[in-house]
Amino acid sequence: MKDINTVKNDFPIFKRIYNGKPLVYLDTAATSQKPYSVIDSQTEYYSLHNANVHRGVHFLSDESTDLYEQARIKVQKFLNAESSTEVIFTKGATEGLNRVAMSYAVSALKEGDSILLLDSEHHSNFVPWQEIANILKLKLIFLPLELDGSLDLKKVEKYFTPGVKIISLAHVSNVLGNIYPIKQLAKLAHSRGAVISVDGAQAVGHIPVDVVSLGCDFYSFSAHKMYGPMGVGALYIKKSLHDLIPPFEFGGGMIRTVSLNSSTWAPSPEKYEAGTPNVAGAYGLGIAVDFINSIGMDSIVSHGEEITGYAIDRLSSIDGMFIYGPKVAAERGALVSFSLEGLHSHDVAAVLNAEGIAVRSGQHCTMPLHDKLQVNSTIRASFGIYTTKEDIDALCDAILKAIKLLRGA
Ligand code: 7TS
Repeated sequence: MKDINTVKNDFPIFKRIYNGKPLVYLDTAATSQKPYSVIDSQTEYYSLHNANVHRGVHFLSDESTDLYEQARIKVQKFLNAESSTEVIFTKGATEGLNRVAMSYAVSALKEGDSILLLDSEHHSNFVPWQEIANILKLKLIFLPLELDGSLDLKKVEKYFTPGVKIISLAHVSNVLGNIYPIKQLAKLAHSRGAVISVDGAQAVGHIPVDVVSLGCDFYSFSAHKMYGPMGVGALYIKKSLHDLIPPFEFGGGMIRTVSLNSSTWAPSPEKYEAGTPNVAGAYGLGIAVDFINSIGMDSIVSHGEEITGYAIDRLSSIDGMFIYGPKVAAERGALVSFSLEGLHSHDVAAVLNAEGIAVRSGQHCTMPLHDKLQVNSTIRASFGIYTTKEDIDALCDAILKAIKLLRGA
């Protein structure tokens, strides 16, 4: 097993110096940095194996197809899915979430049916539902969140009325950090005849994800937030739904037969992967899974909790600091969003940037949540396996500097 305390050495980007300062990267929730193995996998694929998949009889096409399908099996095992046919490669979480909204709603929902959401959702798990609700005249119902962003399951139960056909929510909130009780919500949804779609963008690679034990019907995520390449991700669709859900796109690679009058579809996953896929990306995603496995999910979870707890403690001691989400590290993903009294988040982030510290400031694609919190923007520090307590110390020192500079105190 790799030692998580030295794993930073696997990431070449940390050799970067900016403004005379070493890079402190606290924006993993936007995208994680990539280890050598993932970076090298891209060169290796295009240098040695490049060919289209599922098409040729030549050896390169065979190798490429093997790498692509092995990556699918790695993702299947990583998610503990029952079959590799349940893993559909996409370009990322946003595509997966759009596919669920468009194809599930179109095939299974009718006018007047309802969709349950949280008002803290990332726009990628909100706007697609808003769009399909407008087209099909569906209702969006928002579950009530407690002050710290958590859900009280007792209060939530009564929202699962017979008209509710699907609940779609984040496994981990990208702003508040809450880890939501997917297993309990899945049970509740199924007992009321609904299905559950989970946005795993901030969960995969940070906390264990077992789609069978969670009981989810759909699970979407992006490779680039779990140390893999950009432009690739996966959508898990439970096997029992494959007959109900039509292809997302039509064309090459997804058919069984085509005649002038009609066509039939190949089974999943081909049915859902029309056209030439991102083979190098899928291969890189598989290598990212190997990398995560080489560290071990237990170490990743305890490191995430330790860094998040330390960040909450240190940040809390700063005057005028307001931290959003739960205060207990074990109840949240590895990120902390906050605001500073009287200071604009972009101004603070600009001072931090000058110190070589990369954070995200703004609304993090959650405008309805920021409206609800009555704050125009927040600063978010988000962590990965390479984040150290020294990074958090540098963040806090730089915040104190920003306060001094911007408040003129
Ligand atoms: N869902 C959640 C919860 C997210 O945090 C994000 C990206 C997405 C979906 C979309 O992922 P994509 O890979 O398809 O773009 N979140 C962020 C963020 O918080 N800052 O930058 C991107």
